[in-house]
Amino acid sequence: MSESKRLRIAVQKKGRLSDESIGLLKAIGIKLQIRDRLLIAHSTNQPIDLLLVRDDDIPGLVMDGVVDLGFIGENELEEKMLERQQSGKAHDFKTLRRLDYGGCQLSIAVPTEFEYKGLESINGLKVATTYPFLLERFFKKNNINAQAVMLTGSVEVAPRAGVADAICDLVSTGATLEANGLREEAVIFKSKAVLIQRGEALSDEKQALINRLLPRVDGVMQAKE
Ligand code: PRT
Ligand code: ZN
Repeated sequence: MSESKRLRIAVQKKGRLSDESIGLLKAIGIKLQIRDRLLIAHSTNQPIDLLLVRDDDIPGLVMDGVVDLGFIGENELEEKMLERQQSGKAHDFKTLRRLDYGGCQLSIAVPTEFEYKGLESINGLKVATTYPFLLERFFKKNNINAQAVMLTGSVEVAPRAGVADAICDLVSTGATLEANGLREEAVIFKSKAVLIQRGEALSDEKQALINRLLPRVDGVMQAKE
């Protein structure tokens, strides 16, 4: 595949990071016409194309150099980085900016009736999660002997369904935990949205364009403070 002369940016198509990421690009002066159901959107005033994809795909697209930049939650980024590192795939990237949205934390939560007396209480438990690599790294660092059970959805119902003893999931307001009779006990990772760039060097033109855009990103973030 030959390298595009246009800067390629991966953005979540539909989800919690979409509106703010696309809004930020528009706020820094990039004109975009985004049509439903299309994978790609071309800017009409800059040599920039957006790739609209699931957030899970964004770290790999950046690390494989398919796109130049990506907007992604640090939780997803770090999980995919660990996964790729362990399977010997390219996992380089540069974080250009930590952004002011997408804030959440990856936490271990237990059923409210569970007697939790500190991290040692997690020993021997089955913990359902969508982030097995981050969770296993936490277990290892803290000498916890527990089992991560991978679930791509409905993690919060796993204990009630008898599939796991506890969960490790993203928390923002805590309402989901409460509604499912769970209590947050240990924060294992704090996350925000970030703007990342592929590890391999870009053409001078592309890098110069990025260097012109970044101060505008800073300006938009400062204006929101
Ligand atoms: O379809 P696609 O794969 O692109 O989207 P997705 O469903 O995987 O992701 P999405 O849009 O839900 O989340 C994208 C990113 O937003 C995450 O990777 C995080 O970086 C960030 N983010 C911020 C969150 C939350 N806050 C959040 N609260 N992602 C998910 N949640 C979920 C959480 O999993 C739980 O189910 O919201 C629920 C908890 O919320 P509270 O407010 O009840 O605590
Ligand atoms: Zn996803």
